[in-house]
Amino acid sequence: MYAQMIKSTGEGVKSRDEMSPEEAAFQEKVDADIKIEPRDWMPEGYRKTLIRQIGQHAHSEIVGQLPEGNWITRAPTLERKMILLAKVQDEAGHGLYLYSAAETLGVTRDELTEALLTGKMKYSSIFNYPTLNWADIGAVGWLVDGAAIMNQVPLQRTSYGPYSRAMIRICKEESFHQRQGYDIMMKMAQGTPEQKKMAQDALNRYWYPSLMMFGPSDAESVHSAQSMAWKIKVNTNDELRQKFVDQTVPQAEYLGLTVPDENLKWNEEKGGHDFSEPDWTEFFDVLKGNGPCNTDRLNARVKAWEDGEWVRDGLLAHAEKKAARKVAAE
Ligand code: FAQ
Repeated sequence: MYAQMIKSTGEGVKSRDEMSPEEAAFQEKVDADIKIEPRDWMPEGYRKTLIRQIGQHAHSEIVGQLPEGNWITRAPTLERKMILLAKVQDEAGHGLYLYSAAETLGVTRDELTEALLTGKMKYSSIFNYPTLNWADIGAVGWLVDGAAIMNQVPLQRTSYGPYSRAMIRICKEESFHQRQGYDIMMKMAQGTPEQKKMAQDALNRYWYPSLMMFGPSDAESVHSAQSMAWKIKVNTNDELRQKFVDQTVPQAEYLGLTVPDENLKWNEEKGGHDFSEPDWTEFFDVLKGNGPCNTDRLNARVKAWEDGEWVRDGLLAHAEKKAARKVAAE
């Protein structure tokens, strides 16, 4: 059943004339910025799109712990270790709020987890890239959390109530994450020539994968038109990518680092930067499972699920025993 629930809708956007009375009433609510709540009537496609997007988002938060978790034991100071530990724990919390939001749509957490572990559901492409050294932890916080916030701030106004409320809390924490990453980059960029070189190398490797986080170009985006009509998405992928570039370029300049794009330049007429597109062939290849770390990431999640089996079994056995006792006492 969940396989159908998470499948992409892929349908065209209906005009008012093509809508049933229920669909038209629903669209009116969305247009008036009235939040949709779990018990409200909603089109099946709206439900499926939300399960897909919120589920993918939740999986990204959970898998997203792995690249940074890899550096907790090797953080250069006690203070950096404490900060990183708190950040990674925050990501776990974000995953849990988002799974809860998805559950309000009629899918269970177990179903979503199974879909992740069997490769039926995606998580963000960015987490299939490795964190090779400490500068990468700075780049992840600065660029990856920076891109995540750029996408998530507008999602606070998404039309589905539980998703919108989860995003409000998540955004507050993401801002701290971005700042801690930038702080690491600042230390490295102002450090020894060797450290500055590491910071530049991390920027070189994380720049284009970060641009990919916003999804394919608007021309290639399958879901944007319908998701924007339903106000699940507030901006298109290209709009957010542009805002991210415009925000990040001055930050790189302040660090004294160079964005690895020869075509990058301010365009006075459009009021934004011109920049090179990421390599979309690489993006779709990573989505197919062929990124540098896809296998490792999925294996780590499968192992965590299998290692936790005894805990789930224990909790279930305890709950069953308690329920049986209650029945016997009645
Ligand atoms: N990676 O038609 P569209 C974080 C797929 S933040 C993988 O444009 P849509 C925080 C897409 O699913 C990262 N797949 O799709 C953190 C669809 O495939 P499908 C997570 C991608 O949904 C920081 C197909 O391509 N944030 O984790 C990606 O309208 C640091 C066609 O694309 C969110 O999930 C991608 N980058 O727009 C944690 C935000 N892009 O499903 C730890 C919420 C696209 O038909 C450490 N999500 N695809 O098979 C969204 O805003 C949207 O889902 C987009 C994609 C914008 C990501």
